[in-house]
Amino acid sequence: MRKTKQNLCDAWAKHSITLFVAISLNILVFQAPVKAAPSSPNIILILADDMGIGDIKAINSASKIPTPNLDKMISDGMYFTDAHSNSSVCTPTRYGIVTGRYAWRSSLKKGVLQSKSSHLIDLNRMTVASMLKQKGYNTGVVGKWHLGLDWEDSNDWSKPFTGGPNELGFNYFYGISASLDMDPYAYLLNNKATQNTTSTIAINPWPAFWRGGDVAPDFKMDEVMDSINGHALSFIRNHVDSAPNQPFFLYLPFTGPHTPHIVPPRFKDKSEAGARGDLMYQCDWTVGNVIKLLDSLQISENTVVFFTADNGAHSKTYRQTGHTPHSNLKGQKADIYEAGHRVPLVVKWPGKIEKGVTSDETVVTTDFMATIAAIARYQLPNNAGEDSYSILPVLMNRSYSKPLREASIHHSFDGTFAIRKGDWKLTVDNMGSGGFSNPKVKAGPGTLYNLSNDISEKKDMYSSDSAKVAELRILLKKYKDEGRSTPLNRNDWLLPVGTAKPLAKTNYWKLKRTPSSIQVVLSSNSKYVVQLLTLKGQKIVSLSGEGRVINLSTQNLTMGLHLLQVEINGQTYTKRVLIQGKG
Ligand SMILES: [Ca+2]
Repeated sequence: MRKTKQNLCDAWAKHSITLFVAISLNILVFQAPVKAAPSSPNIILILADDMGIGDIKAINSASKIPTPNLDKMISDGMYFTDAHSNSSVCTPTRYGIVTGRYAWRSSLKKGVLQSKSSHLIDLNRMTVASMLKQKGYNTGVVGKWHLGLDWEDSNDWSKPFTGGPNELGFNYFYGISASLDMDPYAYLLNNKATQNTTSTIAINPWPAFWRGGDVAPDFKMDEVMDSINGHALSFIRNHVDSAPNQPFFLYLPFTGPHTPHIVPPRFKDKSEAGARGDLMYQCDWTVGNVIKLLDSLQISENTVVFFTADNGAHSKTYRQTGHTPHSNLKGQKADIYEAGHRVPLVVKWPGKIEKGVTSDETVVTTDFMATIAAIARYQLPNNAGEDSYSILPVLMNRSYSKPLREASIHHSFDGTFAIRKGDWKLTVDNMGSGGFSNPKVKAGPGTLYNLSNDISEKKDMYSSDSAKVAELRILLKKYKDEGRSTPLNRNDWLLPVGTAKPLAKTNYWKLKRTPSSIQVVLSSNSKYVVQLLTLKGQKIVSLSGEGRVINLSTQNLTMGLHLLQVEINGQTYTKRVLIQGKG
């Protein structure tokens, strides 16, 4: 029987009456066994397609797209300001997410897979899904695959395929084979199309771009995100109905806001950023549906939700609208520049991860593998997740050697490499974008930027800091040569999963937030000075006095990241906070 909200209310009402009677009569009552939650948490990994950090209103107040659900997820969870996709395009990033290994170590050295490409991930390689299956998880993927399929007959989409999600650890697959602008335009279920393609469609112009190809009668471009939404919710509901004691993993790669930019009529003009903005709005709506379902099934507290993107936005799709999906970052999708690979990352786990906090740790999409292994308490062997660092210590606010990653490698559409270590980013053997921005290729040894004071990559330091260039070149070569960028015999999983340790600096004070205020609660009556500053240190609000509870109204403040400085009895503590004030 489906466990509806009403059933749950009824169950709770009965439970309360039993408890009341037991207490009243002061007798021992043995209650009927209650369905236990799984011992390991459920895990959902939502992946947007072609999205910049500036597409989220809470991160970029100039954004022309309302994103209320992502804004809320950020205020309810942890936001990473320095997260990167392991590539600037689709397929290689997905390879990195599913395997925890840089895709340039595979046979794909540049570009993406096409409609008829065969499977990219070695079928003997451990994936995040096959690993979780060993830990008793029900594993599903709903959405865009784009990691290759071996069609029995690549001229006949009615035939089944192998080498897909089912052979890589996923019990269930519903979605499409590659990008939504590549055929076959047909829904796939496990190893076969649900309907055969019966006609062909011609190439469509931008912004609703798609390539010409074969199409199934039930396949409508503007219905695909809704179909993904429906099947994702059904996967969760069906699982909780049929196996409430078993944990599940849902990998949920959206088809949007990638092309074609086309939405159902009810989403039209919901943004001020054209068709792409409307599609991004629909993606945000879909995130909200997942979160709301978890709440209604009462499994939110036992479910970790990750949200990120596979690469940045394509400039051709937004430049007419005045929208800034990359804020002040240089470049766009496919580039080796920051806009190609710096992506949003939000993690929500109510009661476990502290709410409304941000982390400046550099993290990479390959890190999901080790992080999820650590959450499921699985020790990764040396031949899996070779480029994956567990970010669990950051999520749980436990001690770890900082920085978390020794260094990170970026990779562009044409195979240009960059390496990032601390503040420094070195791009080698190409002084162009390596992607879609001009010039794509510019002969030269490379570029060096200090991102701490030059996030927009304007001042090339290559010729003035040869020591840094040499250090980073050696490290890049080492990572390539050794086949891994993590230490051998990792024991990331040893960290117990529990409630996040309160931030050390908040031992003396805690934050309580509402949409219109921040409340600072001190552990005891103290003399205080509480200040809200911009990230550049400009003072916005300052309050001082003596007491325990300090209320800061944020109603008239600009939305975005700010610094909260709390001085208690002469000691100062600083924390980044996200203000959800006026847009
Ligand atoms: Ca993409």
